[in-house]
Amino acid sequence: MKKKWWKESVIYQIYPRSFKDSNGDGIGDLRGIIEKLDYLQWLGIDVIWISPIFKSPNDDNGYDVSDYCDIMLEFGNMNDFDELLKGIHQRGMKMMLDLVPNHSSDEHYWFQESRKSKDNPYRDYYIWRDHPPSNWASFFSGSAWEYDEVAKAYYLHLFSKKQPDLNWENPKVRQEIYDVMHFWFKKGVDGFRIDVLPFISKRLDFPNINPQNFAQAVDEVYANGPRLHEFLQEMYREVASKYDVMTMGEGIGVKAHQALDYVDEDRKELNLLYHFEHVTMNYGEGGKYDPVPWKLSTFKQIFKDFDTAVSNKGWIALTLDNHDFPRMVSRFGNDKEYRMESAKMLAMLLLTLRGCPCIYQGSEIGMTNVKFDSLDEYDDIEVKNIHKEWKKEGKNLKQLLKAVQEQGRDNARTPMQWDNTNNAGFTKGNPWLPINPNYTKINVQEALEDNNSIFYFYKQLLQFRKANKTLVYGNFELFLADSEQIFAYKRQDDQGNFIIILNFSNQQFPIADFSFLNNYKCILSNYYINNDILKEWEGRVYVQKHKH
Ligand code: TEU
Ligand code: CA
Repeated sequence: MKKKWWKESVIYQIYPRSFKDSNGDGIGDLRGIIEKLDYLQWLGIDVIWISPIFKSPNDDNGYDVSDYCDIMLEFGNMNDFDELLKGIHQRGMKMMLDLVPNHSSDEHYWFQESRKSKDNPYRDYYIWRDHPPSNWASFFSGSAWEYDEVAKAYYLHLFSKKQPDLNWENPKVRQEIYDVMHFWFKKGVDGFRIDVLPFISKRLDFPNINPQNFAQAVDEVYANGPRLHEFLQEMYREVASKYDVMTMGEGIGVKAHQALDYVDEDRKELNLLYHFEHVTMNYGEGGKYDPVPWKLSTFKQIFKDFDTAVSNKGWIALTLDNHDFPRMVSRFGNDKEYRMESAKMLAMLLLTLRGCPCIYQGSEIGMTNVKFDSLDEYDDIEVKNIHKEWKKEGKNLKQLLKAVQEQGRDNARTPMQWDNTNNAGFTKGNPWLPINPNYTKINVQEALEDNNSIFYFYKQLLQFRKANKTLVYGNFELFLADSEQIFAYKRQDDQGNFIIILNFSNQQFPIADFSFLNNYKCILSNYYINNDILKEWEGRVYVQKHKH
């Protein structure tokens, strides 16, 4: 296993719209991030992944790009970007941008040209058909085929109507994206997180999907198309191979047995894959907004399967939440009676596994889901569209509201809570999305003033991981696979031998129940007193006692 700077990196994800507003328009921006670089350095992270900052009409909050080489008006300008990049590098950190190559905005010059006529040079930048060839559905409700009045044809959009899919069969499109990557790498950017990468190669026969099972469509029809790895090898050859950078593919639709194809170092495609089967494991028959209870045994098996599949020859990114999913302490912890303990316990999981941990903004202070009282308060295009669809179909909107409160992406998009002043210190203006009312108690300032805060536990774990590379490169061995309360595993290599035991429940357990801990001693816990009882939501790190 070759040691690399990017393998040892901990990534912090910023959703710029919600991080810090510097000019009072209620929208986060690049200068706001500059103001907070000392805070991020103090936390002790290595790479800052910033969700899209490029020109966009914000139909999908930046994941609809209208100019890949210029900065979104609301976020600032290229001078602000240059100052931000310099500030990050001066503090010994690295910057990872967020590339969206599967689709552009319909306001992109390419699409405006493409729709003009069948013989326009940009026509084949997108996927046009005279009639929808099959019943593909969009992630954001409705058909994935939209009729365009100007082009007098249908175009494919797996996401919103304003996000037409680019045609990767067209070598000119591929070259345009490679030129975009060169542009940012030449400016000194250290990597890209690449959005819905498994979708860029389409099944050109566009087989019908089973409309009752969207998850299956994603895994078996949309993702992992016939030329995908050819394109990824070309992207590596043409671009990434020429720089000391990290490429992290968003692995939507990728199962553990497919993961190594993306990140096996010998295949020269991507450095690491970001998987999230565990965050979609509570999707019911009806998909994301039909949530079903999840089982810890399933959760553990997914982590084990990806580790087994990948980590001897490739690398993975580890995430428990991001801008698309509910807050981790609300989803996997207990954000009521045990918010502090469970947030710390989850941090211990994230920061003691093999791979690159991704910390999502606000998780380091235990920010929780928000609960808006009406569907109209939600900003997310995904929610707006499904709301319209359920209304039209006369479905139960109370049930949808409950599902959105539990599963919606805006849970993670409420502005960062900096202090207990007005608007949580995020903005002097009106925030683009309401602030979680619990900001008066949950905010960075109170965390920095409390030695026992979640923030300082993250900081301690980050230092501990850095000082014990076994936690980066060591093997992973799962204990108690069937337990629905305990997640316990060993991390071992010739440098170290640790056992991590995490209690995902409101129950207590005698330590004596865990015989695998014999001959190990506890060196870290999210509770002050760690005695012979593993308490509710307690996480512990044990190290092997020295052999005499
Ligand atoms: O997300 C694609 C994806 O992973 C889906 O989970 C999608 O976000 C949605 O949550 C399905 O319910 C990426 C970006 O992370 C997301 O923000 C964008 O909306 C999407 O692609 C389109 O660019
Ligand atoms: Ca602003």
